[in-house]
Formats: sequence, C-alpha cells, structure tokens
Amino acid sequence: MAAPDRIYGGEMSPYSVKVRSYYRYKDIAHHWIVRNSDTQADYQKYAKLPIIPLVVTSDDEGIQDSTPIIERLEAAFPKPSIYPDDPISAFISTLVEEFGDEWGNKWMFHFRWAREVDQAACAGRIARTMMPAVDEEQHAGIAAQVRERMVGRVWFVGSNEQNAPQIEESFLEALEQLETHLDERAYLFGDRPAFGDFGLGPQIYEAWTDPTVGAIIEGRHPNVLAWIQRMCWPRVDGNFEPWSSLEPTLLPFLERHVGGLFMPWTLANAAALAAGDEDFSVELLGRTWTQKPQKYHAKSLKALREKYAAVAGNRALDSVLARVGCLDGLKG
Ligand SMILES: N[C@@H](CCC(=O)N[C@@H](CS)C(=O)NCC(=O)O)C(=O)O
Repeated sequence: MAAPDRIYGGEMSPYSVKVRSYYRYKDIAHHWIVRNSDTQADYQKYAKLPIIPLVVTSDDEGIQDSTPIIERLEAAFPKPSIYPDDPISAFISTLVEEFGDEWGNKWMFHFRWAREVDQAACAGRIARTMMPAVDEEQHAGIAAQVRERMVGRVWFVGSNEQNAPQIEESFLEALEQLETHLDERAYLFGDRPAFGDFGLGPQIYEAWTDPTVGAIIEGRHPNVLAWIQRMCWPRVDGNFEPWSSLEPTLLPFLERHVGGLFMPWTLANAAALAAGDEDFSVELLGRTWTQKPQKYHAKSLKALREKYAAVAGNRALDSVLARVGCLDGLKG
C-alpha cells in the first residue's frame, strides 16, 4: 500500500487548511505535519519555495501552491467532484477560488495584523507553534519578534492606512452578503463543496480564529460560522444547485467584491508588473487604492485566463461574467 501523502502546514495558514480540507473531503490518506522547529529539516528537503503548505506525495515528490495541488489531486481523485455540472456555476466557482486566495487573503491578513489585540493573539499563537517547547519568557521574546516582522509585512498584501477602510468595509459587507446566501444552503454552490468553497472558506475561517473578526462572525453571522466550520471537514450533503437558484444571492457578492474590487485590482497589478513600476494606484469603487505590485498574482491571473479560455464562447456564462464586471478582464 502506498504511504500516505504528507502535508507540511500550519493551523494558522489558510492555504494549508484549504489543502487539508480537500484531503479530508476526498478521504485521501495523509499525515498533517506542523512545520515548526522539529520538522523544519524534513520540510526543507522538499520545499522549493519557503511557503506552506508543502505536500510530499507517496512517490516522495514535493509539490507546492494550493490551487495546482488541488487540481492535480482532482484529476487523480475525481469523485466526488468539486466542479458543479452547470457550466456557469462551474466557472464562477473557479473564479471564487481565485478570489478567495487573492482578495480573501487581503481581508484575513489585514485584520490579523491591523489591531493590537489581533497582533498579540496571533503572534503568541505563531510563536507557540514554531517553538512548542520553550518557556514563557522565551515564548514572549519570540512572539515579540513575530509581531514586529508580520506587522512590518502587511504592506505586501496592500494593507496600509489608505487602503484599510476599503478592505474592512468590503469584508464586512461580504460577510452580510454571504450570510444571506448561506441561509438554508450548506455550501456556496449548493449542498456539497465546490472549488470556490475551498478557496474562500479557509480565508474566512482563519479570520474567525482571530479576536476582531471572530467576534463579528460569532455575533452577527451564524450561517457563515456554520459554513467555515463545515469546511474543515466538508462532505456531500446534497446536490449542487443550478446557477439560476444561486444567482439572486450570489450575484451581489460577485458584483461588488469580485468584479468591483478584485478584477480591476488584479489587472492594475499585472500592468504595474509588466511596466516594472515600484507602486501602483487604481480606482476601486470610487476610492484610490495604492500598493506595491504582488508578483504571484500576475501568474495566477494568467492561469485564470487560461481556465476562462477553455470555456470561452458560452453566451450564458459570458453574460453573467459581463454583469459582474469580469468578462473583459478574463479575456485579457
Ligand atoms: N499561493 C500559495 C500561497 C501560500 C502562502 O502564501 N503561504 C503562507 C502561509 S499562509 C506562507 O507560507 N508564508 C511564509 C511563511 O509562513 O513562512 C498557495 O496557494 O499555496
């Protein structure tokens, strides 16, 4: 029998939790290994990039990047499929997966490091995970270092004083929209998880583990809370729904956050990288957003466009993508 795959990850890493949820959903044999001082040497043998998760397959191959990891596994373990049969739902789910990874991560990362209460809680948790055996004094020292390093890194996702209101307001609005959408619906595309759930759910789950967003979700959004918890051990509870029944409550979310914010942002980011600019500014729903370009996102935009190209020409899908403000950007 093949050895189980190994997932080197962390409880506080949304991309690690995403890949673990997928393994659990497919019932694929795996070992979850926390990357810390004890496991770092093994991790380094296989990791080409200094990021988690890292999957080491039963053939002893190290693979990274959650989206291609899941796509590769999906080809090997096609059932139960994470792709809805309805072509509109299927592509929107792929779009939401990308959105979760890229914009959902801004929500999570910003809220995690913007306020003292979250900084202290998160740095403390990370320090405990990295060095489980240290005493209280050493732990406090490591936590202080983690806090300084992470607060100094938030610019990377575009979290700064100018962009903060845009990030925070969009997240609070998105939570309300998702709360409505998830009323009497277990997952985003019906009663079984789709690719989009794996991209977005873990980002919001991580935000919920932190004090500020945790209090907001616990206090106001029971459907969102049930969904992100369900996404830790997802399962088939029914069928995917046709796009027509999802549209009334999913469209407002897509229009505002995916088409209104994420799409113009990712286009401006890619243009800035192509031009070799140090910083870029873009108007997003009437506000100016400024940040340094993020390299990885140009790569993932290219991958998303290739996925669109594979289904291009479906008029019903194009009409939905045009309505939510994504069609032109996907055509490139
Ligand atoms: N695109 C990658 C992103 C992975 C990523 O950014 N992981 C973060 C943690 S959530 C990381 O490893 N950061 C550096 C570190 O923690 O050492 C994926 O989808 O797997």
